[in-house]
Amino acid sequence: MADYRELWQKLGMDLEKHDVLCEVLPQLYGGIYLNQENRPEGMNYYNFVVAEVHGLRIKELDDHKQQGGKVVGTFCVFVPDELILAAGAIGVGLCAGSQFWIEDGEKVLPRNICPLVKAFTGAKLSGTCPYFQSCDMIIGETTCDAKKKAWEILDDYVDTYVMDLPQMKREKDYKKWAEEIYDLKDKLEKLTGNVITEEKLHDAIKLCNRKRMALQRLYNARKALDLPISGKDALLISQIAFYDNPERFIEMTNALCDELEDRIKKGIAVNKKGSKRILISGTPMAVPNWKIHHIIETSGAMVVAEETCTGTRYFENLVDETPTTMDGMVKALADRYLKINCACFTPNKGREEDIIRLAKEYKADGVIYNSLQFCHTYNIEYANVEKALKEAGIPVLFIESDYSNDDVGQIQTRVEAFLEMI
Ligand code: BJ8
Repeated sequence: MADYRELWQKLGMDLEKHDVLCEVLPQLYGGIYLNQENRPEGMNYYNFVVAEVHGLRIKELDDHKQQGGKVVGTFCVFVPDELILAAGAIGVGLCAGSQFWIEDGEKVLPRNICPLVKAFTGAKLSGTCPYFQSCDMIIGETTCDAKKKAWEILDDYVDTYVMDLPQMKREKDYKKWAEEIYDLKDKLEKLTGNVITEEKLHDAIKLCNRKRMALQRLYNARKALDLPISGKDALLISQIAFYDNPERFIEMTNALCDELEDRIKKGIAVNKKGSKRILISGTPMAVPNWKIHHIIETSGAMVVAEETCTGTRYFENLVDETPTTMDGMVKALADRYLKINCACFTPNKGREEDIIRLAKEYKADGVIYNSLQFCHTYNIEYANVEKALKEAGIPVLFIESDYSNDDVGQIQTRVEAFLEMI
């Protein structure tokens, strides 16, 4: 990797601490990813992105800033990327999946909250995440309590704007979300000094839809019985989608999909005949949280899809491209985004239906419901999901975990027992 120390210094990073992080990641990635057999050639691009995760992309963000552009961080798939792009800014997903940041997060947050929130807060406080350091503003949302209150703390460190997400899906909630989208439009225009024109927003809608379609194509390939790609690799691609250059990501992911579709035709598979197919459902898995996938795929089964925000919730449903007026496009955005079935909504029947539909579409033998520790909404919602899955005759295993490795052995034992049972 080229030397980016000067750039990191400019971003106000803690270089010593960051060195420690840089030592951990390649080992972790090598052990989990590079040992896989028969990986598609197209994964080389994503290997490269990971190798350059704190390098090349950060340089691109810096170049953009040098030319007067802004960088905006987000934490939730409800925040419409289209507006950020239409304002001429670059959006980066900042959810954090590493144990490395927990300690710093706990300096300002209670220990008994979700690791995802502790990790992204710790990432900012420790000055070791160059993405966070590059952000001119972050956009939070009123989803769970942990996030909602963390914004108040983060605002001391970086300009934090919060979208008020409704938690029901009535007619008036759709209207309210459209209003929130309008407010965000104003905020982004002020931040960037650029006007979001109808034409720019329409182009951004088309671009984000193309990205969704590339991910849909990737996931479609995973419906094949001879799997052309592992669950771990597909998860990595979804994670990278949150911060890579969208045009490049679309091009590389479609090129990979060409290869995967060719593999399916030729019967080239990464799974052993008869290996169990697992659908993951639950909380998002931010980089570098590959824990559950790794456990499953080293226990002889394969992950075939993720009903998560680093999975289907990110790319299902396109924004309607027909409207071209501002009102029409904002309504189309509100309609598409409010279709996402996050556990912070009540009631949330749609999510039960999604999980059952996905289990069938991907021919899953069972579902592993994975919730981050202390995530009340996903933890509590399990009761209804379990009931619905039982009624549908789909076996399910519940796992609650954090980012540490302390429970890996125990989870492995439970996963193996589950795989024998299904
Ligand atoms: S749409 S899942 S990205 S809120 S941070 S809710 S894990 S306690 S991330 Fe999320 Fe948007 Fe919903 Fe998706 Fe639980 Fe943790 Fe909260 Fe979390």
